[in-house]
Amino acid sequence: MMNERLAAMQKKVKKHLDAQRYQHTMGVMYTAGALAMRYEIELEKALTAGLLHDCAKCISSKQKIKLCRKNDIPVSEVEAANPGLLHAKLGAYIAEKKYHIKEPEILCAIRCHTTGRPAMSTLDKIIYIADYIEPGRPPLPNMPVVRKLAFQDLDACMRRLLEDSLVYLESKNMPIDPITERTYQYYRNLDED
Ligand code: DGI
Ligand code: FE
Ligand code: FE
Repeated sequence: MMNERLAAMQKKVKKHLDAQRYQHTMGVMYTAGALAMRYEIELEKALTAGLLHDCAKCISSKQKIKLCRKNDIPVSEVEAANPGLLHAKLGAYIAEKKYHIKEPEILCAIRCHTTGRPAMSTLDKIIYIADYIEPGRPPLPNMPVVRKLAFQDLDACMRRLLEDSLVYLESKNMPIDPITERTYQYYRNLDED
């Protein structure tokens, strides 16, 4: 681990996740680190955001809703029906309150890591992408292409991942979050210039 602050956070994260989720978290953290080197953003910010992105993932659905209500975090209709989505927002809240993260860029990357958002920052995109391509992910059909693309062109990689995600969600008959849809429209339109 590169410094004591990160090492302490890592220990705490481990306590709040199951073994599989912790393994995934380590994969995302180091993959985000590699992408930060490639795209020349601050390494520690990428490692921290990767480490904390799923810190709320292992909270039960009921508890997620309860925590949002208690802390004035708005819950949309789609989120109420799919409380799993809330781990991103709630994760940003916990990162701030329990891990004392002050950098708004890190909190933003955690908050938007599941749905994305239009015009994401480089750090936002790195976390979104690292979440999909980390070595522990079960191999998706397009994985080799997407992994290579991640190190070539972040926007093209976003478009590709969003496209694949929407197809996946539709195939499972899962309601699309309006933010996921808007994010996809944004990255699809970027290519048309
Ligand atoms: O937390 P992870 O599993 O590492 O990854 P994630 O934060 O991208 O969450 C993935 C889950 O989120 C997956 O089960 C699909 C779901 N998801 C992502 N976008 C949407 C969505 N679910 C719905 N209903 N609508 C969405 O737009
Ligand atoms: Fe997640
Ligand atoms: Fe994740």
